[in-house]
Amino acid sequence: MDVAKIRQDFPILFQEVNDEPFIYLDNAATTQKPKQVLSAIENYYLHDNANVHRGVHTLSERATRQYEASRETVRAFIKARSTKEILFTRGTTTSLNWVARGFGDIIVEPGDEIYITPLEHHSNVVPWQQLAKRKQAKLLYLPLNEEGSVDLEAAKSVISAKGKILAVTHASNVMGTINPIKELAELIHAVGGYIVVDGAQSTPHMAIDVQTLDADFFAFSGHKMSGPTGIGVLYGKEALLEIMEPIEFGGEMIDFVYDDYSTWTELPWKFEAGTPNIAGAIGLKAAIDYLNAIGMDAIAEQEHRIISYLLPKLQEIEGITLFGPTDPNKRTGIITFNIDGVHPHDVSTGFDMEGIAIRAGHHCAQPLMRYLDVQSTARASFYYYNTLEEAEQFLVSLVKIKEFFTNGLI
Ligand code: C6P
Repeated sequence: MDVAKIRQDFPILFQEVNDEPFIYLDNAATTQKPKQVLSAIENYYLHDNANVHRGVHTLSERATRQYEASRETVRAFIKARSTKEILFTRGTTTSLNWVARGFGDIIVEPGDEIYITPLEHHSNVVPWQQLAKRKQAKLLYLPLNEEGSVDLEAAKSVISAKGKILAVTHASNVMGTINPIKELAELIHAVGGYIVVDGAQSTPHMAIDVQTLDADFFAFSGHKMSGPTGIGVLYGKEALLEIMEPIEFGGEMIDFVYDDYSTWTELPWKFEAGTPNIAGAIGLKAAIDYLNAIGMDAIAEQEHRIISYLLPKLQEIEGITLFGPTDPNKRTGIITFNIDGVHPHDVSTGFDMEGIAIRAGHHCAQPLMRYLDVQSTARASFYYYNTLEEAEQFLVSLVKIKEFFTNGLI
């Protein structure tokens, strides 16, 4: 993979921040968009803008064709059986809320158990807390192993015949750890429950096959995979989406509207009320086409190369606490760390002064911060357009920032 050539598609990377060459290492928060994605959106607005599924005029047909072509591209990308299983949403958060409301409300009863893990992003915690509250169900946490992924043996002793839903992240947005989804699916299926997978941090970085994973539901966001903000996906097995209730009501999703009740149209449109994010879906298609042209395996390899280079070097620096597994094969391109005695926000400001964007805070994962016994952490997250030279500069700046805050030198 020719990273230098790929970077030419990202003009945003070629600028100075605080008089230093800009290095973007906040890819877990959102990724940069290549020119191809921006032109797909611009072309749509310049030449084809019209509403979908409504008009029979030429532009409406063009817009509808492109919107539905995106659905097919998403289907193929995650290897779903049918486009009926692909729902466009605003992002992972909306997708998970839809499942908790539209499916959870139907299948969970008082006394039932819902399982999550300490790794979850708030988007995969709060909807289940709310569901448990509505239904007087129990919310239980599956324990983690030493490496920070779900401990399968311990999970077996928690999951019971009352288990209805297991909601788990595929890859942690804090530690980059990857969870054994297929094995967890087997465990919850064995007791007649369902697995909901938060794929926000895995889909951008590795090849996904929802059928092999045997995920019942799988959620992800376009903006974390070189696509635009405001568009995401909820995959659900067709039979489950048939019984799931829509959460939003209005135009597009109805079949007939009588005076006092209505009926819903067929999948997938019964969930997509109102004018959808047409440009977003078109941008997402362009992003997936772009990722496919590079190849998901090549993308995973490039991140692996960077992490494999950094992890041993980081362990050699005194006064740095690293979170997550030290084996690069067990994580994505996320490095979460603290400089002992220095607040992560100061660390992040120090990096910004060096022209490097990283993230600091609780990363919308407060239960995990408590589990790790920290208030917050610093996080550098890499993507395919990052280079080994940038990784090296990250190390140089890290040592400089550590020296400054601990010895007052810079
Ligand atoms: N994590 C981060 O910096 P939305 O905002 O809906 O696109 O994605 C929410 C979400 C859900 N699950 C996981 C595992 C995530 O990482 C995120 C978003 C960003 O880590 C923003 S807090």
